[in-house]
Amino acid sequence: MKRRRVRWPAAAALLLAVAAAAGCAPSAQTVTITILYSAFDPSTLTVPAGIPVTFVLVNEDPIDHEWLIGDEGFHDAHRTGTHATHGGVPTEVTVPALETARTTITFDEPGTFSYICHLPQHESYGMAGVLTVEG
Ligand SMILES: [Cu+2]
Repeated sequence: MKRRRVRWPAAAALLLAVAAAAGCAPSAQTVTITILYSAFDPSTLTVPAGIPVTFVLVNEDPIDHEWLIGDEGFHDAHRTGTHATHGGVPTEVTVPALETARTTITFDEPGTFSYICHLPQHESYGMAGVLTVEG
């Protein structure tokens, strides 16, 4: 009996074709936000609800910043004090000077959230943005 061998590139191409034919929806999304001159770029974003969104936070400033995302109540709590560092909470990210940080968040429900740097005077300087989550 003769064995048929399937070469890997052919197998991979077949898998891709099957996946395309099945109309697979994207299972994740990546968004890059650049921080320069104490401003977020972009300062408005729209992402879909229900899928993981990875935020790549690129700090091009020679000073530390932070990226905190939440509703008004969340930000009110953070305005009353600053944290030296954040860790372990996907919605609270410290972005050291000239570094890149990443966080992944899944927004279960549509809504509007703000992302703000709560280091002293950064928000009043304009370091804030708005994220819309669409259903
Ligand atoms: Cu800042």
